[in-house]
Amino acid sequence: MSPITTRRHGDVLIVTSNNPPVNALGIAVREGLVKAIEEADGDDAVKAVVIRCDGNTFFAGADITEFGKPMQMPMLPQVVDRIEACTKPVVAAIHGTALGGGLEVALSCHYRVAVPDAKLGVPEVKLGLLPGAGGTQRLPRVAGVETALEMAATGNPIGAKRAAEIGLVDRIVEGDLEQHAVAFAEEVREIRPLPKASERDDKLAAARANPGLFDDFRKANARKMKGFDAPEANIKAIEAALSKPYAEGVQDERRLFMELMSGTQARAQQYFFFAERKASKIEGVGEDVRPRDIRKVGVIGAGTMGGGISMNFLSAGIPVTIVETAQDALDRGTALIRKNYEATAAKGRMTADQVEKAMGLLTPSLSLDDLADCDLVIEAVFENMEVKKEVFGKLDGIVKQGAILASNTSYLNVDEIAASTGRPQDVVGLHFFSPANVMKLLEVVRGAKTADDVLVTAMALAKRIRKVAVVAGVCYGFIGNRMLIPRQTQAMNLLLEGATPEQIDRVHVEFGMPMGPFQMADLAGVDIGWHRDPNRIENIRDKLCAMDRWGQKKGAGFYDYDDKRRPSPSPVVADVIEEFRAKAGVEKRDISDQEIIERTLYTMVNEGALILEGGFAQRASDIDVVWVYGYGWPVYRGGPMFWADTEGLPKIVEGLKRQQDRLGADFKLSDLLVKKAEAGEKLSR
Ligand code: T1G
Repeated sequence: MSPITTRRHGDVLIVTSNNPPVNALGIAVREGLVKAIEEADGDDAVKAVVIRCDGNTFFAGADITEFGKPMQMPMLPQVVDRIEACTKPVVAAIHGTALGGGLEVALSCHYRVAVPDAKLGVPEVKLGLLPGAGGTQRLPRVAGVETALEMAATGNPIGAKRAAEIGLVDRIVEGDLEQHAVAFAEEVREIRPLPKASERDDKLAAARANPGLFDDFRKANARKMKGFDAPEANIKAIEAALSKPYAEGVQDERRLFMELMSGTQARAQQYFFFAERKASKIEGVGEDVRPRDIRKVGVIGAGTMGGGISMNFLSAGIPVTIVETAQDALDRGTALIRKNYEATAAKGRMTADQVEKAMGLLTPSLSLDDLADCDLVIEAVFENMEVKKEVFGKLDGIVKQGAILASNTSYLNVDEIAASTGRPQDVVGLHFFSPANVMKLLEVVRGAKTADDVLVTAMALAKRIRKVAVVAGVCYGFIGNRMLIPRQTQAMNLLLEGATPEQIDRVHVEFGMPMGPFQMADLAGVDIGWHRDPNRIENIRDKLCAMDRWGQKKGAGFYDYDDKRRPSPSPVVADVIEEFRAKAGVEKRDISDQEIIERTLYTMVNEGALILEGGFAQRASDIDVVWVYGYGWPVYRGGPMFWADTEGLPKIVEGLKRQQDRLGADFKLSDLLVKKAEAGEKLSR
């Protein structure tokens, strides 16, 4: 049964797609669309056509699951050209998200009507691609070059209202979309060919008057586009729409599309699209397990983390009671929340009313007793096991039965924390990443006794507060921070052996990370996890902390900082490194960039494989989701596990073996990694 059906309404042929969940333009849909247009052309009684979709959305793009498989005709470019060639006017009836190939289908229709909350976009760039079915040539001609450039190179959709303002949508309709689309089709009565010879088209002329348009866009978006291939290809394709007639421009589009499609970046970003969605699935928990109702949240600790965590719930309209031990700390915490909201409002991303609404949901308190009726309580107190166990012991006696008790611990044993209560089944780890109101990643740490419905609740709540959640097992540092340990250990050892903080950070930034290990330490705080005893100096980090070099917040860390927090290599740090090198009796030597990759990134991959071996992550792609969303791993490399497969597991195993002596006695080569390398298998698939 084809997902495409047709039926007549008067002299209008209504073509309907029913291909859940998102009406992806798979082969059956493509075949059905062509057949429907031929039916319209072949029937004199048909005077116009409406193309619409059942379900939540108009076509949301090509079927990504078909990528990498043998092409099946008709491909989407042929389908859209066939729609455009229809001798009867074709009207697209848009609801939900007309994305990618979906918008390209709508662009090949002669007219477009949409409901007010519809979104239209070409997010192919987020998949490492560009609109490959004429979109880069039609969109500039319909919506104007500037908007087309912004939409294609960033992948961000626009709303129906703006689409109507720029002529991408002909009419916004309220109520019954099909009915209005048919009425529109009965009005228009003739096709509206898209102007193809670029010199004739006024939408392009405006851009021609602004020769700096493309280079200005490149400059304005250089940082966001750094390292990615697809944005530049999208820009080139849109430039072709301006400088060439349609027939030539579409050839450029095809060539650029095929180049991207065959590249590693596109495969990485398409892999990641599914990895992110897979992360929300919990192995071994049935679909019948329902989440608990979370109507009121308690947060203990009004520091940076407690405040950031609270904001996630307040922004989602969930009331929060935030508890501190002292009034000044409580006041500082609530003031910081307001300040963060006001900063967001100043950037136009929130209205003043929304700020007041969010703040109105916040109840400051000095007493844990005020958390008694919370459905979820999250502890964000000092990262010390004894302190956490004491807090959970108290919560156990205060908070109502059935509430979920969560720890925001970054490393500590959630089972041990759970054991300090009489309800370990209600205890879970909710590890937010700093800044908690910004970073999308949430590690949901599943204790040995955590109940299935608590897990399901945590995953559902993550969606509600717009986080990407990954289930982690109980081990030191869970997934992300555990993989940071070998990276930091090797980075510190490399300093003793002759590398500099600048060199190691440069290698990581050139790889595509937003910053290297030492830049990250200075940003987060060199003193994080420090024992705070200035007289106990066992390593370079202890020494820097004892010298009050705690990072950017102190104007000095592994780097020196000027009053604008601009970093520069520090002679003081160089001396400290030299001092510890001498103490350790280590011979200084030249360190290659490749060795830095092997010592820091290969060891991270190995740790990821050990995590998989130990069952502390459900799947390799979850580890990639953690690193992309938690630490800014470049998505065009897919994540550490995907990258390991593209680097080649045998090459990684060989590199680790070559470095074995320098990796130290504690280093354990993952059996899983070795086995997969020997078997020619992949870690991430
Ligand atoms: N192809 C195949 N499956 C898709 C899909 C797609 N395009 N989009 C979503 N899915 C699956 C998804 O994996 C999940 O599956 C389910 O649908 C629900 O998705 C030639 C080449 C539309 C905004 O990039 O942005 O067109 O996990 O959880 O939150 O120029 O899906 O249930 O098994 O995301 O409501 C361009 C991608 C393709 C749009 C809905 N289009 N999709 O969000 O649901 S390339 C896109 C989305 C292209 C042409 C080029 C979102 C959504 P499962 P979901 P959602």
